[in-house]
Amino acid sequence: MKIDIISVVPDLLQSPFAHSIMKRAKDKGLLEVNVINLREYTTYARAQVDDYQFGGGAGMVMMVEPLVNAIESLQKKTTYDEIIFLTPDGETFNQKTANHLSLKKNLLLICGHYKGIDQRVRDHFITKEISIGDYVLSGGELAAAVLVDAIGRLIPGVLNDETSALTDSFQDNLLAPPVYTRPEEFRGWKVPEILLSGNHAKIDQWRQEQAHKRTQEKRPDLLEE
Ligand code: 6GU
Repeated sequence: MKIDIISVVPDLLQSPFAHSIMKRAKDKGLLEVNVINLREYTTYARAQVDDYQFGGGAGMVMMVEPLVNAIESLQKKTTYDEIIFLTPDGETFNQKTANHLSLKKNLLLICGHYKGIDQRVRDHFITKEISIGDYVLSGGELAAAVLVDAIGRLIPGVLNDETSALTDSFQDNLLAPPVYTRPEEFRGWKVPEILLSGNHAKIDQWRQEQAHKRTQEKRPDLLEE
């Protein structure tokens, strides 16, 4: 899978993909992430990419021309399955959307800044608008990093243990059950006996029960969906 990201702060997107699972995905050739600096596509003086909004009001708006230049230039090389604008007024990102997007071949992510981007870009190029939650970030970069991480780890072959994404929280609309590792006892706090029993059918059943209990306690809304 290839993910291209258009940003005015490309530096913000260097480190998130340089470690751990994202790094492994790239090293294995399963995920390619390219960060494109929008300022390289402006024809305005001093690499300007934003301007005052028509009609007045506080806050700058990202201009249509640099964005369209960048998108159309990238489209010469790549056919995108989705062109996604990261914005607080988009549909809220969740595991279902991550699963869906992990099956795509090429994605283009556009990070907004300031008051947003000129509506004409949204009307004519954007195929999907995504928010990562009901709060406002200074820009779309951190949201883009969240998307790439959530999507990238679902690409087949990225995780070491192929089944482990299947037992994540939110797959099946359930939170994941508690997990334990050595030692069996610490300060008198014991690991649940069942996990040491070697009875895998019983262990699976216990985990299923715990997942339900945890979801009921912490996120009852998930059980209603
Ligand atoms: Cl995608 N962008 C910004 N700027 N703020 C957000 C967001 C995105 N999702 C939640 N808040």
